[in-house]
Amino acid sequence: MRIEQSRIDDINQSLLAEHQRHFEFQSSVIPQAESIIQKLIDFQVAIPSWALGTGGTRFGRFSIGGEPGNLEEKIEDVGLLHKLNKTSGAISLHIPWDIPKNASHIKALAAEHGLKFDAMNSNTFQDQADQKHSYKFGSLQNVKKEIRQQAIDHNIEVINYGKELGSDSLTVWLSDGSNFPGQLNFRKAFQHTLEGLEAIYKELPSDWKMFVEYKAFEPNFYSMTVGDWGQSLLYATKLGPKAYTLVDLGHHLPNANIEQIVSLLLMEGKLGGFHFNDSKYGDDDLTVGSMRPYQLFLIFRELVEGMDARGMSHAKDLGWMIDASHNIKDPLEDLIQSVEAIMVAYAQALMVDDKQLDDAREANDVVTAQEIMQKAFRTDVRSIVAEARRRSGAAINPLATYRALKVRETLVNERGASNKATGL
Ligand SMILES: [Mn+2]
Repeated sequence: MRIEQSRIDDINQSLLAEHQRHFEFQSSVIPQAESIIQKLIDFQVAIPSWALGTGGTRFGRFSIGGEPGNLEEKIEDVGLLHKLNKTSGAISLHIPWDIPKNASHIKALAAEHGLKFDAMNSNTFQDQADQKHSYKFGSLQNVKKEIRQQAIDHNIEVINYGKELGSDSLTVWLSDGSNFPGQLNFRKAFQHTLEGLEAIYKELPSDWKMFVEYKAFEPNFYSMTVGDWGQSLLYATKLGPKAYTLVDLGHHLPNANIEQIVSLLLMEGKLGGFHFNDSKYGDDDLTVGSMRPYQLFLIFRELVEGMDARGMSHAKDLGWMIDASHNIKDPLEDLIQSVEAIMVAYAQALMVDDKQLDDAREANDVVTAQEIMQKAFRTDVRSIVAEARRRSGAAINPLATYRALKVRETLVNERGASNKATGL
C-alpha cells in the first residue's frame, strides 16, 4: 500500500482550522516556537524491523493481520509511517530475521520511501536452524572458543550486510549471563566478551560506530555480562573511539535515574545510541511515554542540554530508535503513538530556559529549578509538533489519518489476515 499525498492533504485541510487555533495560541506563549519547529522537522527516529508485527511475549502471540511477511513489506510499513509523520525516516534491521537477499534492490526500495538504514542488529541470543553451535550458555562469553568464534563471525557478517545497505553502525546486544550463582566466572566471562567485541571492532569500517547495549536482567536472571551502563562503558572505553554505550530505557533496574546516566555518558562522549520504550515493572514492551512521560521529558532535557554542551547535532550525532514490541495493539498505531510521545518530550525539553535554570541552581533556589522543569513539562506542545509535521507535508494528526485511510484494513486485504511478521 502507498498513501497518496493528496489524501493526506485533504484530511489536513479538514483539520486545519482547529489546528491553527491551537497553534496560534501555543506559538504566542512559547517564545522559541519557530526554532523548536525547525529542530522537530530535522529530527528522525529509526523504526526497528521487529516492531512491525505483534509479538513481544514468550506466551501467546496474537496476529493483528496484514503483518509484513518479508523485508520488502517491512520497508513498506516504515514507509507508510514516514509518509504520515515524516519523522520515521530510517529502519533498523535485524540479522538473520531481515537478510537482504538483493541489497541494491532493497536499498532502492528504501530510497523510494525516503528511508535510510540505521544501526544493524546482530542476534546471538537464539539458535538458528542452520547453526553449528548452540548459544544456550552464552555467545561471546562462552567457555568454548568455537562458540565464541561463531558469534564473532556472525557479527562480522552483519557488518557486511550493513555495508551493502549504507548503514554506519552495529548494535551488539548480548543476552549472555548466568541464571544461577556459581554458574559463571564473572571475570572470565567479561574477558571473553571483551576479546570477542575487539575482534568485531577490528572489522568495523572507519566511519562506523559500534553500540554496546546493556540490559539488567532477562533472559538471564542472576547475572548479565553486559548488565548496566558501567559495564557497557567499560567495554566501550577499552574498545576505542568507535565504540559507544547504547541506553535502552527498559533495560534498567526499577527506578534507575536514567537521566543522570545519560548526562554522564554524554559528558564522557560515550553515549552513542538510544532505544525508546516504556515499562511499569521492567523490560521494554510498552509504548513510549505511556507510563512515565515525566521521566521521558527529564531524559530528553539531559540529552538536549548534554548534546548542546558538546556542540552535537540533535538530529545526527546520536542513534535514535524505538525498541518495543506490542502484543495487543496494531503495531503501526503503537509506533505512531511512540513517535508522537518522543516529539512531545523533545519539544518540551527544548523549551527549558538554560539560563534561568542555571541561575536558580547557582542560587540554590530548588523551588524555582523544579518550577522551570515542570512548567515545560506541563505545557501542551502538541500543536507545535503537529505544525512541524504539517510543514513537512505529513499528517497534522497521523493516528486519525491512519484510521481514516483504513491502512490496516488495506494491509489485511493485500497480505492476508493470518500472516505473522518474522522476528520476535
Ligand atoms: Mn534495545
